[in-house]
Amino acid sequence: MTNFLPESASFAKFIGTLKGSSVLVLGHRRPDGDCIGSQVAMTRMLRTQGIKAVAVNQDPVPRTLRKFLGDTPFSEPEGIGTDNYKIVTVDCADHARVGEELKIRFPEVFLNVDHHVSNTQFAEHNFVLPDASATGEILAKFFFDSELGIDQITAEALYLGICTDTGQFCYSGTNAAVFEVCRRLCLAGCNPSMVAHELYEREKPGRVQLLQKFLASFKMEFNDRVCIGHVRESFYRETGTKPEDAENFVDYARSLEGVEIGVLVEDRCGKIKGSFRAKDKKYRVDLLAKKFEGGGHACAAGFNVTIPLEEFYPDLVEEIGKHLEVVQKEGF
Ligand SMILES: [Mn+2]
Repeated sequence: MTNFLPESASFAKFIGTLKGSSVLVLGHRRPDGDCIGSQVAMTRMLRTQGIKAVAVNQDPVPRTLRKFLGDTPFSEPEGIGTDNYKIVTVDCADHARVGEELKIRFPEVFLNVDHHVSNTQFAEHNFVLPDASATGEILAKFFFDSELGIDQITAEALYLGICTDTGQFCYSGTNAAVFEVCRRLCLAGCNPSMVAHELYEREKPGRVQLLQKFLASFKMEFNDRVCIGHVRESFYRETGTKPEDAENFVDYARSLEGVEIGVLVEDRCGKIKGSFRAKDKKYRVDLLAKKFEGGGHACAAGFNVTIPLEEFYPDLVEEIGKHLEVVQKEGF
């Protein structure tokens, strides 16, 4: 028997206690591949155990990810009944990530499965493994350890999570165990080229135009060690796109030679959503994001602030400068 995770046995116990309950599997706002993939896998796994489970998101499932739902029951918050639900969250670093409406409606979380180092352990049971590349990796390892059967939709959903959260197997969390898990997912019916096609070969022209505008906005700071790009609200109108279309744009800012931290700043109705991506863990961009009440991983983090872009930009540059000095002098 494979043993990927020492925690698998205790995790199986939490799942066992859900028997007979109605479960909602919640993901985070602006769901990404790992969020949706983990919701699909968790919901299907619970249902194979005879547990009544439905996946719920405050925001709609993005167009390019809909194919991965298969026949998994997904509901909008309005569609949920009044059962006494047990709540499971996946890929959420804190309770608020599920969205304010869902957080208020479901103040108690039974199980929290996640891989964010900043996870606040907000649930009754917390299954948080920050070394995992994706929540999908944690779930896949647990499923294999527990010898739970995995159907093709589950295998593809888990692979989707790992593929997107490792930046197509490029980020530092990509290791032998990740490939071993993916090998087993392929044996269970996952087709990597189909996943890649759905994710990366179905671009809308508007999104490419949005990307052009984002690339044109690049500003280099700190001797070209930091690249900051922005997306203004007007860009979406001009290109007929939505905020979900700017997903992963920040990777282009990081991709430049010599750049250590890439930054994406999105301006929406006077509110700013920021994303940081570092090439090396030593940059601890989760701590940088924390200065703006955000969080995330050592190499990938984000934040939200309510301030116009012009006013915010100097503060942003100043905080990045201070952060770089600390990294240089002491490290974290
Ligand atoms: Mn994730």
